[in-house]
Amino acid sequence: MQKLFNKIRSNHWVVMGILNVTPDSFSDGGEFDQLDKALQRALQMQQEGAQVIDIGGESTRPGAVMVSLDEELARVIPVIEKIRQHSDVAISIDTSKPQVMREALAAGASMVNDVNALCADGALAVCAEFDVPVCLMHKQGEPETMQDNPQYQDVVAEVSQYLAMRADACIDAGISKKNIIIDPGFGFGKSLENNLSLLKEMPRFCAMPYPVLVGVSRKSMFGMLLGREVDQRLVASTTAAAIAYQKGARFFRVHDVAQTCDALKLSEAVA
Ligand code: 8Y7
Repeated sequence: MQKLFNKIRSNHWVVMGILNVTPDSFSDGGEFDQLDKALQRALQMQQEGAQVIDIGGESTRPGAVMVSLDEELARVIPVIEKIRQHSDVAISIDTSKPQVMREALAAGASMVNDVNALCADGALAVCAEFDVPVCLMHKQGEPETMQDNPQYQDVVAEVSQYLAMRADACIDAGISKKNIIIDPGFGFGKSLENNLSLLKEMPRFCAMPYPVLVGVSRKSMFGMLLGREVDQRLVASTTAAAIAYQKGARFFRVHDVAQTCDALKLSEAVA
C-alpha cells in the first residue's frame, strides 16, 4: 500500500475496483461458483488497471438494509482468502464493523474503506493496530433514509469540517497521518446540487493534508442530471473522474476500471 501513496505524491492516480459480494451481485441462476466468479472479476479488474480491489459485503446504497456480523464475514472473508491465493493485488475491505475489519486484515486485506469514517466502537483501534491506510467518508444520515431530505448550510464547509474532525480522531487513536485518505461521500445524504458542489469545490478537499478518494461511479447524481439509468452512466462517471483528477483527487473507486483508467491516463498526460 505504501507504494500507492508514493505514486499519489507524484501526480499519479490509483483506481480501486469495486467488488460487491452481496448475494445478488454474482447471481446468474446460481449455476456458477460464486467465489470463483468473485475471483475472476477481481483478476479482470486488476488486469484492467485496478491497483486496489474494494470488497464489500454490506450494501451501502441508498435504501439498503443492515447485514449481521456473521453474514458479512461469511460473504467477504472467503473472497479475500481466495484472491490472496491467486494475486498480490491490494485489497481494501469496505465495512463499518471492527470485527470485519480485523478478520479481513488478518486474511490479507491491506486497507479499510469505511463509509462510517471509523465511528463504530473499536474501529479506530483495529486500524491503529494493523497500521493500514483508512478511507474516511462523509455521510449525512443512514443509508435507509439519507436521500430523503439532505440539509446543509454550506455542504463543502460541513463535509470538510467533518473529515478534518475524523482525521483528528484517527491521529488521536494512534493511526499514522500518512495512512489517512478522505472522501466527501458523493450520494450519501446529498442532493444533486450538493453533489455538484462537492465536485466543483474538490480543490478545497484536496487542500487538506490528506489524499482524496472519489466515488462517483454510476451514481444516481448522473441519473438526476442526465436522466440515465444505472447502466447508461459510463460516460458521465469517467468524465467526473477526470474532472475530479484535474481538481486534485487521486483515488477513484469505480466499477468500470478500464474506461476510468483511460480517462485518468489522458488527464495525467496533460496535468
Ligand atoms: C462509496 C463507498 C459506496 C464512496 C467510498 C455505490 C462503499 C455506493 N460508495 N466508499 N462505498 N466512497 N469510500 O454506489 O463514494 O457504490 S457504496
